[in-house]
Amino acid sequence: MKKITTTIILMFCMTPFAGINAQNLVTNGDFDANIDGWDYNFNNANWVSDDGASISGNGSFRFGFIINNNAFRWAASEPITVIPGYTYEVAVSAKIPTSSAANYADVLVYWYDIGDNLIAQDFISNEIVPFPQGTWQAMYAEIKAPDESSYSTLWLTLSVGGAGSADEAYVLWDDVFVFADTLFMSGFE
Ligand SMILES: [Ca+2]
Repeated sequence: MKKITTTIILMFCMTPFAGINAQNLVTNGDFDANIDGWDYNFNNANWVSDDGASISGNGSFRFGFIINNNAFRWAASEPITVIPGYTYEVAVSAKIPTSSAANYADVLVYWYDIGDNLIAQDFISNEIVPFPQGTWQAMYAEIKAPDESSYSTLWLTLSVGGAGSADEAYVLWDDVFVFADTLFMSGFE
């Protein structure tokens, strides 16, 4: 049993996140062909065919808006069914082009109960301030589904901060992954 456990740990260490071979719970998280499955909430949104992050490559999701004051803009995934108490790995890549007025690109995870009530939220950022422009940046977190949670949605968010800008703030997004963490599910027992 010990040998099997060691082998499993080695397998996980070889990949950026444990669930690389597991099913991505996010609908159209790689933007291979389009931006279907995303609610982009009246933002300027389109599919970019020739730019993408490292895992899925070309094809990414661009959205933006002219932002005043401290407002932020978002686009949301389709609902992701979750199991309370399970750990989920969330990975998202974002790129703020140098011509964009955006200074922040972050991810919000909203948790809902079976009655569609918002019960909790998690915030994920790349923890680099200011956000480097012109290159793809990865964000990653392990988060636990709260008690009573039934589903979650991922919100990709962008903002300018401060007074805003007369220029459009926009961000490219790619490689949006949510995996159920099988390591914690099985506990090796
Ligand atoms: Ca892609």
